Amino acid sequence: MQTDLKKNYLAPGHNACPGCGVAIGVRLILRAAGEKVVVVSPTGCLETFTSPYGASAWEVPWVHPLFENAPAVASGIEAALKYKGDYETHVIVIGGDGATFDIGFGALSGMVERGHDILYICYDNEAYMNTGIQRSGATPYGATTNTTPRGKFSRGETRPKKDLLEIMRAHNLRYVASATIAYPQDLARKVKKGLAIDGPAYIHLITPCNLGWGINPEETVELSRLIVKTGLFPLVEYEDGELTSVHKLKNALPVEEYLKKQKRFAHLFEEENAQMIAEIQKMADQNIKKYNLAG
Ligand SMILES: Cc1ncc(C[n+]2csc(CCOP(=O)(O)OP(=O)(O)O)c2C)c(N)n1
Ligand SMILES: [Mg+2]
Repeated sequence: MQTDLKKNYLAPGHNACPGCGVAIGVRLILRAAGEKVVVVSPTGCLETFTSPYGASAWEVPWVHPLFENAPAVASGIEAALKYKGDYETHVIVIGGDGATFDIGFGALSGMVERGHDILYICYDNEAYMNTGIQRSGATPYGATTNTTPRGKFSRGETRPKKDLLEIMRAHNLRYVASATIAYPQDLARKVKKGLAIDGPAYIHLITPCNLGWGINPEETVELSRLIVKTGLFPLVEYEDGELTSVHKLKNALPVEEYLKKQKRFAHLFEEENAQMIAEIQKMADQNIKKYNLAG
């Protein structure tokens, strides 16, 4: 599978916000995957901004099912392709964190457990963005959303983010990886690998949201790099259960470098919330230790 850098399977003119991490990510995914694909996306920003009534930005076959059932619909498409003798066309699900971590999780678990040959990519902007920034199971500790506000009695999200990578690993699938748009070649390589293996594969992609995170459009890629460089989101790859690649950090940056650029974390820099930053640093340090990122 050769990447044709001139190809663009996500046509310009869609309705994504300027600097949208999802739009950048999906363009990179589609370019790496090539034309022989069927893409399935559940309800969310991606579906909404690429398919305003009467138009479509998709230059490859694309299906929008319900919020909760994209993996089930993709399973049917994969089975139908096989029935027709088509073993060449790949099925890819690209779903948001709300669809993946929460509302479509049962369908995803079933899809993987049944062994469908599908690449599932979660684009994670860490909240339900399309409906106005409500928290999801992917919202990180301390982050403000409209349902975890900051104020007198609330200091943002109180629970740590669900560790979906580990949950997917526990399904014993042959390929599990994490990626961000700040490392596009790494992302393209992982997409190709996920497609090449026989059976289900899962890629977790961080995609900053300017509105929800409170960042400027030109900061999307920088934030996607900082989350890696602080150790908060390690870039890793598991093949057949073995950890086969880790993006090492020579000198991990303190988490403040990442947090201070985002309005959703602004309250953490008030004196009485200093302990919350220490908690977040602990999470990054645990990742650095777990994956030996500094070694
Ligand atoms: C069953 C159901 N519940 C709720 C909704 C409303 N809804 C539409 S999109 C969305 C948020 C999607 O969040 P996520 O999957 O994280 O994608 P994002 O919008 O962040 O890209 C919600 C709650 C719906 N369409 N269907
Ligand atoms: Mg989301």
